[in-house]
Amino acid sequence: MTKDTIVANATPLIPSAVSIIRISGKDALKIGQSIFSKKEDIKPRKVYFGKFKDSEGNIIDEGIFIYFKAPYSFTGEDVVEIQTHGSVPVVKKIINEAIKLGARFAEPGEFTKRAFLNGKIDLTQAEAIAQLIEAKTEKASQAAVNILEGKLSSQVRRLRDALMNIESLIEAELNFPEDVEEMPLESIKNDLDNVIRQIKQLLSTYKKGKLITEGIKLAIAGRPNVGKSSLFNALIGYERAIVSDIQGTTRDFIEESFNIQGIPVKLIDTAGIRHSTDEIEKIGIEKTKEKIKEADIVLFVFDAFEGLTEEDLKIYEDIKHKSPIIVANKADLLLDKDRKKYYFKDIIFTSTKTQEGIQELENRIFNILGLTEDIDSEVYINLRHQEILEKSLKILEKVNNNLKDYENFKEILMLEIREAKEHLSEIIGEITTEDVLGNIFSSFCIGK
Ligand SMILES: Nc1nc2c(ncn2[C@@H]2O[C@H](COP(=O)(O)OP(=O)(O)OP(=O)(O)O)[C@@H](O)[C@H]2O)c(=O)[nH]1
Ligand SMILES: [Mg+2]
Repeated sequence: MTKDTIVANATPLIPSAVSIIRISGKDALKIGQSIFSKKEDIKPRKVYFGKFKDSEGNIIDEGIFIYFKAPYSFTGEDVVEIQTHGSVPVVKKIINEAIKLGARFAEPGEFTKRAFLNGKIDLTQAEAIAQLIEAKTEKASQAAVNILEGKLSSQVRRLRDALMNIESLIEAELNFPEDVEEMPLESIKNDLDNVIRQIKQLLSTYKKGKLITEGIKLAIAGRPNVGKSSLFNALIGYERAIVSDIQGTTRDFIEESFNIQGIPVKLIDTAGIRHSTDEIEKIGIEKTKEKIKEADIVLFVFDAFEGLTEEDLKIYEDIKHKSPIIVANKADLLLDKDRKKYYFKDIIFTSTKTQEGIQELENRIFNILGLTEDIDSEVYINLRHQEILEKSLKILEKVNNNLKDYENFKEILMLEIREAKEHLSEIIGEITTEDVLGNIFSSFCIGK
């Protein structure tokens, strides 16, 4: 158990309306009160207004003081929250005073870690807090809130309990062979099937969850002047990239974040690919190739009016392994009958002048990701959960597929089920190691 008292700014160190400093641990109240002008009779969960002073009695600022008495606080320890004006020197000064009085500056995620260690939240909820803070879109924040509300924990607990139930049935038979009737192993098959099916369902959410939280990289490629930068601007919704009718306008790639129906997208505009003798342009074209390699989805753009040139086809050959979305831009210059001559299937005609096809392009990207349905109320697992669930699933499938072989080895069967169950406990953090906790909490921001 942690004995020391920690302090950190809970809000970022930038000029703002209000800043919050948090102190947690057994000396939180004593330390907080030494800085605060009101010395006695501080009641928990009451808001006090007063002055904050340093050890020499100089006023640092005035503001609000709230005391949360253990265990009724975020961390489960005594917590003091100090709200000052959002001034960087004021916040630093107060933190320094608290440190002089015996507090220690908190490690990243240490408040949340204490909340977990004190049983206020489980491990999936602690992870969800980090996910919520880092969420780039509403969908990502909704997914995090679902986990914070305990939707993942409750599913995992139900599965763990089902396995515990099977384990104890076998154990009872092993321990009290006279009193407990021998159980045909077929009778647990149904329960095992159920658990396996639900673990698979949870595992199937990983890919979507990753998309929602991390998003995708989308690169726009093609020869010079086909309208890549214009398309880039049309997709992100403002004139970020320079557009001109001079070939080779874009020399260095440009990245910008936006979202397509709630999926974060890092859009990359690249230099037009062509044979060039210009040194700088050559470097740009090399970078283009790197960006195409890294991208999850590539748009291959050509000029619909000029038609597919040799150069276009050469570029297409180079990137076709990426299964690019084929975009015929400048469709406003094209007569309807001419649209038929392009033999690519699933081609999308766009015009950055009339906005034709831009929405269709977004829909296509969204559909490629396999995200057609409504995803708002679902729970998505992360990489850690995925790895653990895979381990559990592997054991359960082995057992389930060879159930008859365990007829005379029920002890082994019990141990296997127990191991599968304990894996599930790791997800919610009932079983855990310092390494795992270190991994999770070190990725948090300071003060959380
Ligand atoms: N008519 C028409 N012109 C377009 C369209 N999109 C772009 N253009 C024009 O095509 C020219 C080139 O556009 P850019 O977006 O700079 O082309 P790019 O592919 O980024 O070119 P580089 O940066 O040189 O590789 C500009 O004059 C644009 O105004 C379109 O949909 N219709
Ligand atoms: Mg350009």
